[in-house]
Order: sequence, then C-alpha cells, then structure tokens
Amino acid sequence: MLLINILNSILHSSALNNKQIAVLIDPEKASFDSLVNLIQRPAFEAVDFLFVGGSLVNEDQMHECMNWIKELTDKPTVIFPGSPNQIDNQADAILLLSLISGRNPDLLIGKHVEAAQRLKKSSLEIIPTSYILIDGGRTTTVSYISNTIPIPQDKADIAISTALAGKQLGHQLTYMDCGSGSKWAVHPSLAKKVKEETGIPLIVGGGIKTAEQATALFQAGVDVVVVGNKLEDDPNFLEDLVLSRHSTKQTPIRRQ
Ligand code: 1GP
Repeated sequence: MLLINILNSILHSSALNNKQIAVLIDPEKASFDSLVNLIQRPAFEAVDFLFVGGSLVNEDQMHECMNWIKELTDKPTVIFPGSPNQIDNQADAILLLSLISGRNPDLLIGKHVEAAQRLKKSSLEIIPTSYILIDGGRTTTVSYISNTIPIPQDKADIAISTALAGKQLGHQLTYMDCGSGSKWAVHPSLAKKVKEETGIPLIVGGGIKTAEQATALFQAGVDVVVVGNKLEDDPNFLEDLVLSRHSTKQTPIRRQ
C-alpha cells in the first residue's frame, strides 16, 4: 500500500497555494460500475483524494465500497464518517469530525468515545477536523440526522468564531459543508473570512455544481473543494472540475 500522510499533503499544498480536489463517494449510492465510470476517466488522475462516507452508511456498505475502490485505484482515501461504523482499515485516513456548529453532545464527544479504541487499533491517520454546517437553502440529511441547525450564510461572525474555536481546540482542518445535495454552496466571501481568521487549511463542500463555483471558492482561499452529488448525476463534470483550480488567480493568503 502507498504510504502517504494526508494531513501533511494538505498542509504542504495549502502553504504553496496549490488547490486540491476531493470526490465524495457515498457507499450507500455507489456501485462498482459507477466507480469504474469515475475512476477510469483521464481527468481522475488530477483528483487528489477520495472522501468516503455518508450519514446513513452501514458497515457492510462501507467495507464493500472500500474493496471496490482499492481494486480500482491507489488514490488516497479519506473516511468522511457519518458514524463510527464507517471506520474501515482499507482507507488511508479519517477526518475525525467534531460538529462544532451544533450543540449535539454525541457529535462533539459521544461518538468519538465510541470510536476511540477502534481507531487506536486501526492503521488510519487520524485528522482532527472542525466540521461546520452552513445553511444551504434546504434541510439536508446531515442537518436532519445530526439534529443541528446550520449557521446562516449571513452570520459570518458566528462562522468565524466557530472556526477559530475549532482551531483553538487543536483541530487541524476546517470543513465548511452545506450538506450533500444542498441548494446553495458556501458563499466564497464567507469562506474567505473563515480562512483569513484561522489560517488553517479549509475544506468546502456541499452543493457545488459548477466549475465557476469551485474556482470562486479556490480564489477565496479554500484549499480543498469536495464534490459528490453533481458527479453522481453527471460524471462528465469531472473534466471541468479538475480544470477549475487552474483558473484560480494565485493570491497570497495571510497566515498566523
Ligand atoms: C457533502 O461536502 C459534501 O458533505 C459533498 O456535497 O454531494 O452536494 O457535492 P455534494
């Protein structure tokens, strides 16, 4: 197995202002054929990571999907867990998400306790990550299942302080998510403010449907853009998505 340190790769790319793309695979919806269709595209070479997980995925679905992925590609895989039963040793890393935009204790510490021994025994790289839900214009599965209210897009002060608190808690990454299938994506101006405040790598996902949206987010300082739904509906979008970062004007990002 290819040994890579995912966090170092993100930190390094962020420092160089090299933008990265993650494709979200939801094992509940993926099939072997859909993965072949994605992974065998020439543009897939330019994808940096596969994020794997979902709100309602069970252990068997996760394991089968990881088997398929490992059969088809060496691309780094990162678990984006909806629950501890999605911990699978075939992946390279796991985003240890704390849902800090919400006040659900299970998603702030409860699930982490459940997962702790299993993670200790695994070979996964564990990446402490602030997970911040932003209003995407409709109730998404993640906001419903997590029983939390996303931060409104016009409440930048709340988003900024939330992300800063996550950094102060020791989280290495910030992930701002409107939730899979949201109507809107995170507004670039909101992402910019959060990135400028924390200085740590920023991942943004949820509702990204065009290359222009991805480019605008990259220009705002986002380091990793995540796309799931749009690629499930239209795998041809991958070509445009991987080109989106090349339209990004290289602007220096203030760091702390
Ligand atoms: C959701 O960020 C991901 O957690 C991706 O969302 O499926 O809407 O692209 P989409």
